[in-house]
Amino acid sequence: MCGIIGYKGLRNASDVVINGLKRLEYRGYDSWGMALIGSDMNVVKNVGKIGEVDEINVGEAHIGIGHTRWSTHGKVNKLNAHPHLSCDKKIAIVHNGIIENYQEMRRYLISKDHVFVSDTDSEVIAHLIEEHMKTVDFVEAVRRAVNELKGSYAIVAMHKDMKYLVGAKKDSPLVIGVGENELFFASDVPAFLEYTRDVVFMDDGELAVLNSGVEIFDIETGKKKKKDITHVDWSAEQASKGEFEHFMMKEISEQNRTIKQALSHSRDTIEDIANRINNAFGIFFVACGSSYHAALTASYIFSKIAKKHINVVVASEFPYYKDFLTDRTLMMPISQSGETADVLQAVKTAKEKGTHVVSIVNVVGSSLYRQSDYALTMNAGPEICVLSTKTYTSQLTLLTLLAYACAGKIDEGKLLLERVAKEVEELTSPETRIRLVELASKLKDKKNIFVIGRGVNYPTALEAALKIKEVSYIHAEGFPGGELKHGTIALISEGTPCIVLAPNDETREEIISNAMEIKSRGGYIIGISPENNEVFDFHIKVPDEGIASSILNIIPIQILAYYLAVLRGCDPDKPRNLAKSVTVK
Ligand code: F1P
Repeated sequence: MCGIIGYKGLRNASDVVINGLKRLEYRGYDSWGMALIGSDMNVVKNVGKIGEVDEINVGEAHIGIGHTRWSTHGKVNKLNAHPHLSCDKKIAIVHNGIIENYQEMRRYLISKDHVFVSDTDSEVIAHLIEEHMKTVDFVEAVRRAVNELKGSYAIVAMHKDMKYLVGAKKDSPLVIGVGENELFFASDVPAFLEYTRDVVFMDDGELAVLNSGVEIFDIETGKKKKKDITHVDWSAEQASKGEFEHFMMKEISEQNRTIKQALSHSRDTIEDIANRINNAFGIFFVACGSSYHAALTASYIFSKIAKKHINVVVASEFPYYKDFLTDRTLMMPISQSGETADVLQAVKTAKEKGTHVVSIVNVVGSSLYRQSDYALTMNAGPEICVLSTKTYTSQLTLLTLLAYACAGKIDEGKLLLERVAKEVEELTSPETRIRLVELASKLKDKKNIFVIGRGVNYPTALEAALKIKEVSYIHAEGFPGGELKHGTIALISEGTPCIVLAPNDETREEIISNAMEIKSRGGYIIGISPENNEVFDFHIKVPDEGIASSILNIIPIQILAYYLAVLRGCDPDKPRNLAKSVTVK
């Protein structure tokens, strides 16, 4: 889940690497480091966030690599920060992934007199390349070294005496940026978006050499391969904060636009996928985190609108359902990044069974995008904040539209969602935000917050609790309205906040009576609802949009979560211990 970058070109490599790392920091931010080849190999490493660094004086260099870490092996300290060096200090590598056979490799390399300085699995790579260089050149040494690794890796390596970079990929993301007289490696496109939008998406089992141009080789055979350059239409502005203090609020505020962008697919495209759903024998929605909550919400929408049963499975659990899969099953993975390791593993499982895979994904060219039989894009632009906000509502939008399309009511669905997009604009207006700051200041010192919803708003309650806890570190839990009293109600005491999602639908009466049960035990009731009710201590008005209420109801909670984080002094864009792309299983 770390972020890696490599640069070769005419610019000052240190500036490019630092900029790139700042853009990749959403992938990991416990420590960072870089290595540059100038007159010598210069290495800088630090614990903490790269965002706090302005510039670093390491002299003139035009080739360099950098890494921002999310630790898996070894504590967060300078020694464990990347890049890692070979014994002769001529080879530097950065790595994202997990080397499963590193202990065995380490023992072998120690027997060959290599000296290790860190506790990481990654350091073996530098020493292994060095060992191979006893007999072959640098590129071949990297190829042989990575061919011996088990596990997952995106690696960029450089050698003090060579004026090129070598990268390799298996089960961790690595892309190449192709600029004019300059080339980049990165975990993700936004890292070099301000310099180029021309991208080569590397596939697993490929090794690339960035020299005067890009050369790609098959890791196993060493044979040269041809790859196309893709032009991506994300802009550098989309990946910057603009007038906002944090990406989180910027992305929350973009949702009126991103919902419309999700709706921009042609009727033929949506109907084609609806047909695949209608003709499938067993449908699985598979996702993690917020994307899972969107999938769960959609299962209620499909049931109501299209009368279809959808199996919703957390991606890491999906392999255990493999006995249900056939070549007539449809698997629909849903993922913002398209790089979530558990989702990719689930796709592998499905493909082994001949199952058809149609994904919903935001990052064009991501592993999921390329591994699917068809990928329906969210078109939300880059999402930089670690928390999903705009892509969550894009997912809900697309899934709702598909449910309507399955029922032969695509126009009705589109009209509803276009109206919702307009209403979302009002919900993110400064007036609503002021009210939510007021609520956040009432809640900021609370220990627990509970959220309840029923039906289509039950998964919204789960998503609401996730948003609050992951960014403000206040413990929050979401429940179906009927469930809190089966145990957790024991935690309700005087003033315990409970957010109640109370749309004007079939769930209203019962959820209000659940709210009463909580209030009578001292709970402080926050109602998110088109209408006020005497049980609410604090009311947030949202438009009444029936089955689409889950899109509208999450918006004030995203804003509340943001202000809770800000008031508690937490960084909304980079919550502790979290990474945006969870590329390890
Ligand atoms: C899944 C996810 C996100 C969450 C965080 C970690 O990502 O759980 O929902 O906000 O970024 O990963 P994805 O598969 O949708 O990219």
